[in-house]
Amino acid sequence: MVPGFDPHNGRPEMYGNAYIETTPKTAGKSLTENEDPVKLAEFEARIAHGEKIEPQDWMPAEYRKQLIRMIEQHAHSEIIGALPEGTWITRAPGFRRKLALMAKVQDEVGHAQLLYSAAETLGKPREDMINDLISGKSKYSNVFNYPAETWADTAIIAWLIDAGAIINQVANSKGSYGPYCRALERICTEESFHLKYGHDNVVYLATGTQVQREMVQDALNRWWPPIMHFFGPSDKISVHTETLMKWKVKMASNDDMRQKFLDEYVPKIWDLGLTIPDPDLKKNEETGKWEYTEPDWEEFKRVINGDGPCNKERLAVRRKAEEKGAWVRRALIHDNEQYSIPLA
Ligand code: BYC
Repeated sequence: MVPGFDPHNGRPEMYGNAYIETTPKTAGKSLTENEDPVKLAEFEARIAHGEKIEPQDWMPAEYRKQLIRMIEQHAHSEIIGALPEGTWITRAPGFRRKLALMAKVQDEVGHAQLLYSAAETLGKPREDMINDLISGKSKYSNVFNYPAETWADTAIIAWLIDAGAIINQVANSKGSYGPYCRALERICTEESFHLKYGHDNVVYLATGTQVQREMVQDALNRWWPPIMHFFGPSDKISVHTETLMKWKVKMASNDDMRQKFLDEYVPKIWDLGLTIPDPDLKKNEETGKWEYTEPDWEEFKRVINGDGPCNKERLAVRRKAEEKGAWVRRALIHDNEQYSIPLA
């Protein structure tokens, strides 16, 4: 085994104490070493001027690869993210909550469709993406590998995870790749309804009976650590941030997104009389930054690599859906027909 490399996939061991890589390099080579320098300079100038890159445009192989990785992971997160809340549709407390939750879950699956289409514009067929998801090769957001134990969990997901997602997506919708940005704009509009629905749900529980207040506090206690992980590893150990920010795929670093979330939502959580399970959480008035207990990056690493409480169950559900839906796809498309690849 090579020290500093994961024995399972041969990649750098990113979150262990030993190996911290901030600039992705392949064996000392620059990621764009093989690119035509003139085309690369033109491409980077377009991005610097705030132009959008479209599917037919020239782009460095690494830009394409990074976008496919990120958009595909995002699409998987939406489709797997529908599951923890989806299991509560049949148990929602009342008809209005049930209708709203059904609409939300349906939206999340729709977001996955938009994102798979955006990733397809870069050349990876949707079937390959789905296969990589159900075989466990692709990642998806850490948060969806935890169980939604009570109704209050769905309220916390809809409020705070959607809030985190909006912070990330509003920023990145101003990024450089046209199809991803356009998909994010549409997604954010829908997510803002989810956020209102989630907030209304949390307010209802937090101002309800003692049982309801305890239930929502318990849900917040369990979801807080995964929510802190949601924004990605700290900037010190993030692998892709530097490259992605240079090419305006990511418009803010993981730590900056986390700070923005804390700034906007900690006061709202406290206003409801709820507590946050981190005794060290406080705003440093001099720096303007939130201080908090460093999230457990070893747990994060385990969860995103397949060993969280629900990873196996989540993938089993998707695998089953894929198998059960195969006849529909067969009925819709002839064997010798190609999927049409969306261009935008
Ligand atoms: N979970 O170098 P880093 C929703 C991985 S769904 C899992 O910082 P990057 C919703 C990362 O992939 C919205 N893995 O990465 C749906 C990389 O691994 P690989 C979800 C994570 O890309 C239903 C490694 O760690 N949002 O809202 O620069 C119901 C190194 O990290 C995570 C998105 O998907 C994570 N949290 O930055 C309700 C947003 N974080 O690929 C709600 C799109 C990191 O090298 N994605 N990793 O093996 C992004 O913005 C960025 O990919 C991230 C990470 C900020 C997440």
